[in-house]
Amino acid sequence: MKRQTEIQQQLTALTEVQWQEWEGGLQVLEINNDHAKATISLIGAQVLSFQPHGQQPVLWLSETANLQPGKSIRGGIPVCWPWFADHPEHAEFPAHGFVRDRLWTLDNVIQQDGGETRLCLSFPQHDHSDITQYWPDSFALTLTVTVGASLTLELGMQNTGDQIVKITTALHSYFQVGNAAEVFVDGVEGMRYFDKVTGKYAVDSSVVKPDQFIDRVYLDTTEEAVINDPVLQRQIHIQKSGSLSTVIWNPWSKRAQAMADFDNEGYRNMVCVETANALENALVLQPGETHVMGLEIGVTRFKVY
Ligand code: TA6
Repeated sequence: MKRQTEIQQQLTALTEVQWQEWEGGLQVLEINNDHAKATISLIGAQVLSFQPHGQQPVLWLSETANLQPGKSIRGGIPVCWPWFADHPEHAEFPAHGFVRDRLWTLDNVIQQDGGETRLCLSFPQHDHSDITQYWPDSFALTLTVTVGASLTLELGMQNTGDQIVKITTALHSYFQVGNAAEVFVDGVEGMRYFDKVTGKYAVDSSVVKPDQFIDRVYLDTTEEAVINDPVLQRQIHIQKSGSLSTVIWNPWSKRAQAMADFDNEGYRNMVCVETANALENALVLQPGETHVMGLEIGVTRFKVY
């Protein structure tokens, strides 16, 4: 890992990447290259925005998000690790693991020949000694983000301990849509899912319409999901690797209004389509074993015919 001074020197030399401090002291990297603009918070290594030039913003960020260091930020792409949703045995543990509201380290920034900007971040386990209460095992966790015409994320994890570990994880992507009530998501129709609304497993042969409270964990699927948005006249393509689960969530009005960091009307303009390994798709890593979960987000035009 490069010393921070070296990273600072690298950033100074790059016009495409600026280090900004947002309200409340949140440290954010702002990228603006030939292809797109993006922002990434060092808290949680969380991509907060992605906007290819000439396109509408692709990711949704709540207008009432907590942008204070140490809080999870409602929107963008939170990193959920080493468990997804509530901890299966310890309900008192933080939801979605313990890395999304903690400071990560920026290890490298590379401006690529094709104009893409690649950022390499890692979770400094030893800087957060209190996490042994949640996870005594030794691990290595990295996130590589490449900002280009599409956005790619690679979440790399290694069990560097001597015990077998079971991990559930998600890149919990919040997508911006023109009107959730008019959107449909295809790619998971016909796949078995756990419905967190009913608490039951089900299969739905139709495309998914997030026009009400929906919270589904699709299982054993490696398929690309596509958000079809007739209002913004675009498709958002969500391709993945190293992931067997796809989660689709919209809290809709009542639940959105119950969350202070979710603006009351925000549910109308978002849908979560998350790249995950959850429930029966949990990862079991042997000592020394690594796993990479990849995500590529791209946008194409979509006309309603
Ligand atoms: O991914 C869907 C979900 O697990 C929902 O059940 C809901 O809890 C959502 O994540 C948001 O969780 P958060 O802890 O960020 O409020």
